Amino acid sequence: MLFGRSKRNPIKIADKAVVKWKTATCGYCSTGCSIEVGLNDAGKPVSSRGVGGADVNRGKLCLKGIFEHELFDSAGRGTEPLMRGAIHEAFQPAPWDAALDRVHDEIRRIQNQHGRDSFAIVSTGQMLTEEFYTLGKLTRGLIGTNNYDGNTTLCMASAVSGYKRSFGSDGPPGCYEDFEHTDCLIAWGSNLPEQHPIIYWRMKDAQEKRPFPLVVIDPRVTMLAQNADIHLAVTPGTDVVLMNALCHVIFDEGLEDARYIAANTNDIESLREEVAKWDPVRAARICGIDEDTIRVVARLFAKAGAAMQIWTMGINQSTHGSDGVVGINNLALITGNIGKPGGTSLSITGQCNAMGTREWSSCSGLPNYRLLENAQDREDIGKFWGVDPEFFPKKRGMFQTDIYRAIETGEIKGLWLIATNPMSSLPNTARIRKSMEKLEFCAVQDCYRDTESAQYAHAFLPAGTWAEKDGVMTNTERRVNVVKQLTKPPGEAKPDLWIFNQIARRFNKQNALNFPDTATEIFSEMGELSKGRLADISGMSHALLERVHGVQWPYSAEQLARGETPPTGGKRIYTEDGTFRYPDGKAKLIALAFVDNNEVPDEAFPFWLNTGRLIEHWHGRSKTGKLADNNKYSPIPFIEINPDAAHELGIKADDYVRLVSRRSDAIVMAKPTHRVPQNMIFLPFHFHDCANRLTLGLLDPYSRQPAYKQSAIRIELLVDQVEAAKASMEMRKF
Ligand SMILES: Nc1nc2c(c(=O)[nH]1)N[C@H]1C(S)=C(S)[C@@H](COP(=O)(O)OP(=O)(O)OC[C@H]3O[C@@H](n4cnc5c(=O)[nH]c(N)nc54)[C@H](O)[C@@H]3O)O[C@H]1N2
Ligand SMILES: Nc1nc2c(c(=O)[nH]1)N[C@H]1C(S)=C(S)[C@@H](COP(=O)(O)OP(=O)(O)OC[C@H]3O[C@@H](n4cnc5c(=O)[nH]c(N)nc54)[C@H](O)[C@@H]3O)O[C@H]1N2
Ligand code: SF4
Ligand SMILES: [Mo]
Repeated sequence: MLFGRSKRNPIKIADKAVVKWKTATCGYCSTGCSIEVGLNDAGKPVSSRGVGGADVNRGKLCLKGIFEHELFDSAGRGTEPLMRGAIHEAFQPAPWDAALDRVHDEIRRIQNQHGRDSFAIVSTGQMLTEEFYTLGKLTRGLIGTNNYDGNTTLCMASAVSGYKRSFGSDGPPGCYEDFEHTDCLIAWGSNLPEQHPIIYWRMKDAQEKRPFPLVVIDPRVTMLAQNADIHLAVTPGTDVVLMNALCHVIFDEGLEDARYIAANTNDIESLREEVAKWDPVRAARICGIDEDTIRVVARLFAKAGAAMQIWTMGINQSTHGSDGVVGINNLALITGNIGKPGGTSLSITGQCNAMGTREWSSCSGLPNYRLLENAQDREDIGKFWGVDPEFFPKKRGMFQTDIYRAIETGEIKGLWLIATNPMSSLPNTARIRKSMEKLEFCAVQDCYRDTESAQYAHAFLPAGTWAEKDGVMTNTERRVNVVKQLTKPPGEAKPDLWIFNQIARRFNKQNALNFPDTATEIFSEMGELSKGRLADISGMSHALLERVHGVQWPYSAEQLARGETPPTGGKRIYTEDGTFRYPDGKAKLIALAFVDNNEVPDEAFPFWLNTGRLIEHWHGRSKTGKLADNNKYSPIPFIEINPDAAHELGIKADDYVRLVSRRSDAIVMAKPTHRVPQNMIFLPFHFHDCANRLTLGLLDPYSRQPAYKQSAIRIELLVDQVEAAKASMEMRKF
C-alpha cells in the first residue's frame, strides 16, 4: 500500500494568465528586493515574483512583496482630491486645480500672517528619490519654511546622527555581502527574520556556507534570538552600558587594534577614561547581562578576523539612540572593523527609501548630504537651482517631533503631511490629536484616504504609490534600485512628482527655478549635483539600474567610463586609512556617559511596554490591513505576555485585557509566550489607535527620535469579555 505524497492530489497553483512580466523594486522595507509583476492581457497586475538575477534577493520575496500587486486596487484608495472648510465638516470632491490652489494659498496666507517658518512640511521615507529631490527644491527654493522634516525622525534619525558624530558624515559603510566574509556578527535590537526577511536569508545562507557566531542583543526572544549562538536579553534602554563594558574588556585585555586606532581615530584617551568606569561587574547590575557573558562576547568580537555589527530600532528608538549608534561605531573603530570585508557597522534601515530621503530630500540640509550650516554648500545649491543663497536658512529647522510641540504652542499654524500618518505613528496619540485639531490648515497627501491623519485634513491630495510611479530608491546597502510605472494611479489620483510640480508652478511665478516633468531628467540633474561627493551617482542612469538590478553608490561617471561590468559600484566606504569625512580624515571616538532617564516600571505600572512589528504587517496597515493574504495572520491587536505573568494576573490565552499607561489605555488580546520576560509585554504597533495611545516617547537629545520601546504600563483583566471584544474590534478598523 502506498502512503504519502503519491496518494495526494498535487498542489495546483491558480493560473493567473500572465502575459507579460515587468520589473520593479519592492516598496515596503529597505532590503530592496527586485520584483517582477505579472500583467494579464488586460494589463492588470495579477502576480508578483522575485527576480532570480538580482543580487539582493536572488529570486526570493517575503510575505509582503509576494502580494504587493494586490494593493493597486485595494480598499480605501484616494481617487479624487477632497476639500472642506473645517475638520468637522464632510469632505467634498474638488477639481485638482482648486485643491492645489488652496494648498498654495493657505501656505502663503499662513506665512504672510505668522512668518515663513509657521508652516511645516513633514515627509516620509516611502516616496521615490526624484520626488524627494523635487519636494526639497520646492520647499528650500520656493516655499522657504525651515520647518521641513521627514518621518525618518521616528526611524533612522539616531543612525544618521550617530554616523555623523563618529565618521563626520551619514552613510552606512557596509553591505549584505559582508555576511559572506564576517567571523562574528552582533545584532543589536534588530529582528531580521520578521522585519527584513530577505537580509536575514542572505545572512543565514552565508552562515550555513561559512559558519560564524551570531550574538543577538534584544530583551525579547525574537526569531533572530532563537537562531543566535548567544542571546543577551538586555535590560531595556541600557545598551550603552553594555557597549561601554565591552570596550572596557577589550582595552583591559589589550585586544584593541592599536595600528588602526592611531591611523584612523581621534580622542581615544577620553574613551578609555570613560569606559574604565564600566567594568563588567558594575555594568552587569545595570544592563542585566552577567559579567562573564560580557567578557566572552568582548573576546569573541575583538579576536575575530573580521567582526560585523548590525542594528535597527532597538537602538535607534531610545533616549540614548544616537549614543547607542556611536557606541556601536566605537566598538567597530577600536577593533579596526570598518570598511573591510566582513568588518563593518551597518545600520539596517527601515522604509524602502529611508536612504533616498537622507541623501536627497533636503529635510535636514541640502541635496547629497550638503549642509545648511555650510556657506559653500548654500552657495553651490543656490547657483545650481537659481536661488539667492541668502534665501536658505543657515541652520536646520525643527525635527518632526519638535514640530508637533510647536503646533501645541501656536508657533506652527499649518501642516502638509506627505506619505506619513502621525496620528498612528507618533507617540502619545492624545497629545498629537490636540495638535492636529489646532491647525489652521492641514493638507494630507496619501495614497489612501482612510488614514487616521486624513481625518484632520482640510485638503486631501490622492497620490499614486509604488509602481504607479517612476523613480529610484536606495536600500540599506546604498544600492540604488529603479521602479518603473506598471499601472496608473486609481481614478484621479496622481504620482507625487506630478503633485509637487503642480504646486511648484504656483510658487514659481517668475519661472526662476526649473522643475523637470520626468524622473529620468531629474535623475540626471541629481547625477550632476553628486559629482565628486560621497554619494556620487553620476555613473548611473535608470536604464542601467533596470538592466543590472541596482548599483551601490558611489558609482561615478569615471567608474562608468572605466567600464566595469557588471557595475557593482561602491560595496564599502571608508576602505582606506584616513578616508573618514572629518576634515583630517579621521573618525572620532566618543565617550558615552549613561543617563538613566526612561519611564521604568514601578508598583503602579509594573510592566515594560515594548512595541514593534510583525512580518505580515506594515506600520499603520493602510496597505497590509486591506490585503487579506497579509491581514489574516493578525487581524486584531494583541500582546505577547509571559505565561507566568499571565497566570499571576489570572489571564488565560486569548483573554481580552486592558493596558493602562500614564497617558491612556487600550484593549488587546493576551497571547502568552516565553518570547517576553516576566516584567515586559510586546505590543505590535500596527493597529488603529492602540500602541501609541500608551507610549510616552521621550526624545533622544541629538536625533530627537522617540523612545517607543520603553514605557511603563499595568494590565487589567476585563471581567466582561464580550464587551471587551467589542471595544477591541473598534481598534481594528479595517
Ligand atoms: N514586516 C515589517 N517589516 C518592516 C516594517 C514593518 O512595519 N513591517 N517596518 C520597517 C521599518 S520602517 C523599520 S524602522 C524596521 C524596524 O525593524 P526592527 O527594528 O527589527 O523591528 P522592531 O520590531 O521595531 O524592533 C526590533 C527589536 O528591538 C527590540 N528592543 C526593544 N527595546 C530594546 C532595547 O532597549 N535594546 C535592544 N537591544 N533591543 C530592544 C524589540 O524587542 C524588537 O525585537 O522594519 C522595517 N521592516
Ligand atoms: N509605538 C511605535 N510607534 C512607531 C514605531 C514603533 O516601533 N513603535 N516605529 C516608528 C517608525 S520606525 C516608523 S518608520 C514610523 C512609520 O510611521 P508612518 O510614516 O506614519 O507609517 P505608515 O503607516 O507607513 O505611513 C505612511 C503613509 O504613507 C502612505 N503612502 C504609502 N506610499 C505612498 C506614496 O507613494 N505616496 C503617498 N503620498 N503616500 C504613500 C500610506 O498609505 C501611509 O498612510 O512609525 C513609527 N512609530
Ligand atoms: S524583504 Fe522587504 S523588500 Fe524584500 S520582499 Fe520583503 S518587504 Fe519587500
Ligand atoms: Mo522605520
